[in-house]
Amino acid sequence: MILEKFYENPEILHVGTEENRCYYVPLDVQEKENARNLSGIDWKFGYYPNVESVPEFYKKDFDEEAFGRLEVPSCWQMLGFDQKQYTNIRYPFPFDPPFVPDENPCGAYIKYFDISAAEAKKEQYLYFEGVDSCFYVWINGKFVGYSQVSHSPSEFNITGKTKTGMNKLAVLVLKWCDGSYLEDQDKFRMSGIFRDVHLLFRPAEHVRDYTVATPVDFEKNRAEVEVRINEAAGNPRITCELWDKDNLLGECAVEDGKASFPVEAPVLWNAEEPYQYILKIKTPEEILIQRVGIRTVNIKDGVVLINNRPVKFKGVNRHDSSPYTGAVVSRMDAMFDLRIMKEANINAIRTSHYPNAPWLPELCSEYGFYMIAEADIESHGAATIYGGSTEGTFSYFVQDPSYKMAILDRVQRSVIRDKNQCGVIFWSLGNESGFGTNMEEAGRWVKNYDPTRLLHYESVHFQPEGHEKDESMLDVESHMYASTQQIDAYFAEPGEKKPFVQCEFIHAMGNGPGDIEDYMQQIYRYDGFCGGFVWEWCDHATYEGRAENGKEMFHYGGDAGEFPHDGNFCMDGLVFPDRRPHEGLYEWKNAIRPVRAELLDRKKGVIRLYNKLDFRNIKDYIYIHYEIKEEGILLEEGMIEDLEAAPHSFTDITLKLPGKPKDHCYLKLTYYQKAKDKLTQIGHELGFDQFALSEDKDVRLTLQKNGEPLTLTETPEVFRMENSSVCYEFGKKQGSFLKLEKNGKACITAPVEWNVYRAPTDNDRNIVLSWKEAGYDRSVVKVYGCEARVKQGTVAITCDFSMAAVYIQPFLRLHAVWSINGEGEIKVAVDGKRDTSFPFLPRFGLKFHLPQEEQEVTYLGYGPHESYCDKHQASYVDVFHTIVPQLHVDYVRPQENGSHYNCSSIQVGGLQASGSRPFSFSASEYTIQELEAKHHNYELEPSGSVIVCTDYKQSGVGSNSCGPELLPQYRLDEDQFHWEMLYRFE
Ligand code: IPT
Repeated sequence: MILEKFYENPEILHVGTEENRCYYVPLDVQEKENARNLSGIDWKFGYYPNVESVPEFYKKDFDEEAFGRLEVPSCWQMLGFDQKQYTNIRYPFPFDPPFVPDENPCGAYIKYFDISAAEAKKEQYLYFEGVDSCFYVWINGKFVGYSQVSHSPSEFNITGKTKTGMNKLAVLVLKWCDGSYLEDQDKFRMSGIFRDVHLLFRPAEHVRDYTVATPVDFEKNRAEVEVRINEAAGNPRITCELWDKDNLLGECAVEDGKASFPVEAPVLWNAEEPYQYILKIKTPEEILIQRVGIRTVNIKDGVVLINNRPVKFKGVNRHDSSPYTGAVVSRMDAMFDLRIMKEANINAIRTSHYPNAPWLPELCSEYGFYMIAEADIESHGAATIYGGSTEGTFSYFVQDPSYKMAILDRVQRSVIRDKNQCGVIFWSLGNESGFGTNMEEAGRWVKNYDPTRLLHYESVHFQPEGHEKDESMLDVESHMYASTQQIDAYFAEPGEKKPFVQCEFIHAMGNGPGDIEDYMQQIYRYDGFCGGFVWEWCDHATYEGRAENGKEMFHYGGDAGEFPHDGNFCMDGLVFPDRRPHEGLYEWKNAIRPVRAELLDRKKGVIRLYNKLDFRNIKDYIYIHYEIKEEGILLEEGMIEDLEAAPHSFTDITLKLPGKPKDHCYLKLTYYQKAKDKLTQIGHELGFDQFALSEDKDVRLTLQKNGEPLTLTETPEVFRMENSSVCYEFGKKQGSFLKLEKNGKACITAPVEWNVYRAPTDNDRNIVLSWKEAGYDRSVVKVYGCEARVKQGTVAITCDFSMAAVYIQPFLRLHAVWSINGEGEIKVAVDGKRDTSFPFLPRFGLKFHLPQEEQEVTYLGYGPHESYCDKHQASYVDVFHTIVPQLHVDYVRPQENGSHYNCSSIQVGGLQASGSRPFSFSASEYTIQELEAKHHNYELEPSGSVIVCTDYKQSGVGSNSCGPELLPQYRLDEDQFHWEMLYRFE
């Protein structure tokens, strides 16, 4: 087939399309949709490797025999065509703009639709919500038009091209076009008609586009709902009605394209209470219904205000993504996302990095989410071409005059589509495309077109030398992954400042994120820090069925054999691909809980409750359940239902707290929802706070004295200590136990090991290189001296040793003192000296292999979620009972997981351990090596033992997979340490 090469011409973006308009589906006077959704399973489809091989399928007499069937909307890669590919920054084709590969996969779509005699009298429009990347349209063999911009709609007037009866719609979709250079978003690259296609039937005269604004006079407590008709077909008589639920508030005719409704004492919209009015725009034969949230957005003294009140965005970045359908998401999928977000206290979404489905903003307005609505622009790959850089080529497209129109077009399309959605509070020019004149111009257009919202763009920090940038149109100082130090530095600088936002932070890849609370402290400390958006909402993967062992298989970059790819960098969400929450979601949820408590006066039992909401009094929203527990045993519990605190203020409550509690006494306050909300239920748990009521003190670990005396024997290799029930062997070369037998039963299946390594987490991806250089993954013990003696039936072993890897000097020098009594109890006290020229340690501790059947676990420490020194927002101290498989967190790419921080005592099977100070532990059926070696969870093979790590400490997890380095306070980097543990076997 021969096509006009619009797809390699950045100055021809659309042919035969209608002017942009806001998103709506027109209704008839009975308020029934004047539209037909053409989506369905009855589309015919032919896949071709290039344009030349496509037959003239659009022609009426084309023989469609060879065509198969394909559901629309869909991405053809998810249905067995072409190649799945995940790439982040690097373009999946040679960088030669505006040209694209000649081997440019094509999808030829045919759909037949019927038009009745009545419909034939109407104007007919074809409305494509999203097609990736560009497409040509024919009706009944005649060319209708062309469009590109994957994530924004394109509309064609097909009146006069159709006939009563059956009509043939033919659409040719190309995988790449010159616009693909602007769609280099970090995601699986998918193609096809991936959003709905509507056939609209409209009267000859109708409203095409309108703008609603809602200025508020706060002093007079009144608002104005202003309607402006921007475009109409013909010259229809237009009236508007404003409704508050079923009450008609006003009705007026549009004059000079304008109508306006005063609203006294308006109920304002905000994400916590998303109240909307209903606007009806009526022409004689048609009604457009627009929900209207009355709210304002502005900045005062460097603070973002909504309805004149400071707000904090507790957000996430969201892609339209499904492991089953790729970029196709249904409303139900989206509702599922929104529901989990609400349940997790999330109040904001950045639509990274393109307009999400056109009805998503409607849902956000309806259910209460602030949105950063982003244009379909990212040209990150320009920075990674040969000789490229962020200071140079990164900004290629935003500087290139031939792409000027395309950039403006993309920005306009995103703004115009969603401009009547109150949920949208920031527009965003796109992501990671550098800065330059094209962006400046697009930014100025936005501010001029819509002065009622704020404008965001992060990549303003990157521009080629010599360009004198104008960023005056950008309202906020946006950063991604700024460290806490950088944020402090921004606010420490004197002078006026734009509000600060982290459009991406807390990179939620794998086991993490670990730095949430440090950022939260800053968000609450600085008025000008309006919040942040976690990168990102969901893991992207493709579902590939079940493995032989029954586990579901999720695939990421590289699994389809593609090049280039970015591995599992797409697996960085707060939820798994199928939306099961990651531990990180629970962390984020509690970090952004609506109430934070402070134990103000321990003696009097005064607790201060801070209302962290921006609009709601906690009075009607929250009740508290409190409980006081000692070593997991409930001492007292109760409810507090009468609370009152205005947003951003506090209230004090008093509880009778035990005067002299025993050890491990904790007060926990759990916040619950008082009434049903649109997406959440009455009684829904919103978060908690916990306070230790007993003091932290070191425990003296003592061996019980009773027990049959041990006898000690020695060989060149081991010390053997025995009585009638105990038979232990201590390896003189290993510095630990090789055999532990009690009552004739082997307590361990392999020698006890000193261990410093962990299966690298995704967040360890950088530091693990240094760990490996230091040999932490392959260190061995060298014992210099080891002595044992027996005194009153108790054996004492002292041992000097070091840890080092082949060809590398020791990184740790240790002195351990072991005591073993006739009951088989083992106490160890170890002093360590670290060579500080080495990187910080992943962990330090003792590793046991227990027999496989030892599955029951009890621990007193942080649970029930996996917890680390920097990741325990979702956890609290209690006594938890579980089983080994339940401790495993099944990350799609296996890695260190399931540790529990701040434990005082644990029991796994027959092994009991307690520390003089809190320690960390994990119990897993997988070895560290297995977790490191395997690329997918379904490949993991159990070791046949239960591997228990008891750790003096384990370094935090952080978010260095993309965020800053692990903060120093979370690193195991002491130059000296002392650790004491007591182990017992049943
Ligand atoms: C940055 C991108 O904006 C986002 O799309 C995603 O790639 C994320 O971070 C990483 O997962 S890119 C990064 C190199 C700053």
